[in-house]
Formats: sequence, structure tokens, C-alpha cells
Amino acid sequence: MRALSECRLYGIIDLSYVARSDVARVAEQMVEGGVDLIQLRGKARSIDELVDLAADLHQLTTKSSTPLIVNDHAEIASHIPIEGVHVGQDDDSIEVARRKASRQIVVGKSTHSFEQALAAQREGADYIGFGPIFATPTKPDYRPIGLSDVSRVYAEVNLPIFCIGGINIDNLQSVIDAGAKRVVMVSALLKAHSIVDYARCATDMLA
Ligand code: 3NM
Repeated sequence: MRALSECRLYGIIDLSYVARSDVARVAEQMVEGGVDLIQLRGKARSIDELVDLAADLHQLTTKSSTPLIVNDHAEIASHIPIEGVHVGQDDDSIEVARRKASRQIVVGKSTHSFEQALAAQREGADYIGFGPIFATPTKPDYRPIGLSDVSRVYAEVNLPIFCIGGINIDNLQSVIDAGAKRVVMVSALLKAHSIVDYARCATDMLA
């Protein structure tokens, strides 16, 4: 499986943007465009539905060694050989997520400030999301944190750090210039006319 240290572009298949019937096609396009790791996110979905989707998706992602991360529910890892789980500040702790998975997996955590990023490192996260950098309809209740702490977080947190929130091709260079090496894109990628071309453009910029 691809190591996190090699991952630059993180794509999220968010079921509020992608119909269930379209999940496989979107994942294939992400892989073809060079997305390095993929998350399945279905906030209002049942665990059973997510287990089914993750099982199908994993058959596909494993062919290209693309790690598959599932949002929120670490217990899915005890049913399906997914590579990881992603938890938020109000979800399970890293320790509880690891226990629920009952095998060794990647555990990532959302952080929304420099202090939370340091705390996630102390807590034992394998990687962090850092944002929302810009305002985003995908996570509308969160205040954007902007770019000012990006270089500090990269300098002082010794984990793979993925900037997230409102990032698209038009503002990606500003995120890179602020010090980011890795980013997550959700709506920009999912709404792109060609996911393949959009992802290729982003991975070229991040190379
Ligand atoms: N987490 P888009 S921001 C899922 O800051 C998520 O932790 C965030 O979506 C965080 O690329 C976010 O469409 C939404 O803005 C990112």
C-alpha cells in the first residue's frame, strides 16, 4: 500500500455529492488522475451501508495500492480490509478508534487550530487534516482558519499534514506558497468537469 509520506493529494468521496451508483466511477477517475489516497465519507449513512460501499470500493482501490480511509467509524475496519479511519474532534479518540478497528490501521484526525494539531500528534494520530483553510459548503458550520498558521504547523508537527477546506485549483498555489505539501480536495474535485484532468493538474502543482 502507498505510504502516507508519499501522499500529496487526498480525495474524499463524500456521499452528499456522489450518488451511491456513481461511487465506483468517481473512485476510478480519482485513481486515474493520480489521487494518492481516498476517503469514503457518508455523514448520515448507516454503518451497514458504509460497510457495503467500503467493501466494493476497497476491491477497486487495492488494485492501485491506493489507501482507503473511512470517515468516523473505525469498526468498519474490523469487517473490511480498509487501510484507515479518519476521526473528527468530537468523534472517537485515536485510542478508541484503534481499539474498535481491532487491527493495525492508519488513524487520521481533523484539526482546526495549531494547538489541536499539536494535541493530535501527542495523541498518536498517523496524519492530520488542518482546516478549514477557506470557507466551504462541505463543512459550513466551521470558521475558516486561513493560511497564517500553515507554515508553523508544517514546521512543528512531525506528521503528514493535509490542508483542507475550500481548496481548489484556483487557490491551490496560495496554499502551497503558505507552506503546504499535501492537500485534501472534496467539492472542487467531485464537481470538476473531468475529475481525471483536475486531479492531474493538482498533483502536478503539488509535485
Ligand atoms: N473537513 P471542500 S473542511 C470534510 O477543516 C472537511 O476539518 C474539514 O471540503 C476540516 O474541499 C472539510 O469541498 C470540507 O471544501 C472540505
